[in-house]
Amino acid sequence: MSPFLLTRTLPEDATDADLRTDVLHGLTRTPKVLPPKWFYDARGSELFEEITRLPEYYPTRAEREILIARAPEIAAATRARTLVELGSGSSEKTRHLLDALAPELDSYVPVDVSESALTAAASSLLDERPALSVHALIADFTRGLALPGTPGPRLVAFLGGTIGNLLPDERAVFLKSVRSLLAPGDALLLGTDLVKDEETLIAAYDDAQGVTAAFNKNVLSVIDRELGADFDPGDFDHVAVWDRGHEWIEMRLRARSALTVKIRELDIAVSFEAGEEIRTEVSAKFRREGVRRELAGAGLNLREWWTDEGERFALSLAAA
Ligand code: AVJ
Repeated sequence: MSPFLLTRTLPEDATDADLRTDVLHGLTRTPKVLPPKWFYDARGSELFEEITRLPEYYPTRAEREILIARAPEIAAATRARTLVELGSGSSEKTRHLLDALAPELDSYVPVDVSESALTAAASSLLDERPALSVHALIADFTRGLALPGTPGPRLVAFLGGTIGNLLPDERAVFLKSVRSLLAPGDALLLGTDLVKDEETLIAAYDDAQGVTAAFNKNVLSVIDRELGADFDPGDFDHVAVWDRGHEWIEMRLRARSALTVKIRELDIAVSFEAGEEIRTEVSAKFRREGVRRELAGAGLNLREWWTDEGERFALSLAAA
């Protein structure tokens, strides 16, 4: 049996306390907002996996195309002995990297807030690669990270375009904290979705089958269950908007009529005017120059920029 360690850096009840604070603050301000991380309970994670298979949702396929094409170059450039993956989820695309990095690779450190995703991903990996040490971390990587003392060089991967869910100031803080994890010779592999025509972007966030709408509304079911609220997801419409000034997609939930929701565990009632919206996600789209500048702002140098054939998505390799 190969080594498997699971370390929790989040207290068991952290999720609970964070959800309460986020909902209290987000729904009592104007305009109303909720952070996207609350989409991902078991049902939401399933819906997200379904999104990645939709014809309109190109980012997952585009990033996989780049990973398959470039994994050998990534391995040659980094010679990583430890692969750290932030927001590893199902670790599905990571297999291409793990294959290319073997046999030099010693340790895989998946980091995620979801314990169930980590244990499921780790157990299937361990079966396939008995020589690999897997040290899974249950952690919120936006809050600073302490990594296990596995051998360098390290490659830190942050895939899927999830960095786009952070606002520009949050990205600056996050990239500096990643930079602080890197020693000379270590590298960051960053996935970013790219600016493109509005029609393609909107379709990716408002698909014909309504899977993204269900994913968006799922956050209301999470609040109902966890905080004893009485949201009826049917009272809200899914909205996807392209903000061309900020170059990001916003997902929103729009109240179909004036209504009031009780949130028992917070002891509050939240009123909506007809048409009032909650912003539930920002998903920023990038250009090469912007990525280079943001990396440089955190002390990271862009070394390689790879896109898929359709130039829809990019993988950046950066060094400290
Ligand atoms: C997993 C955060 C990259 O922003 O595209 C998919 C989540 N939201 N459809 C994204 C998402 C709506 C996704 N990320």
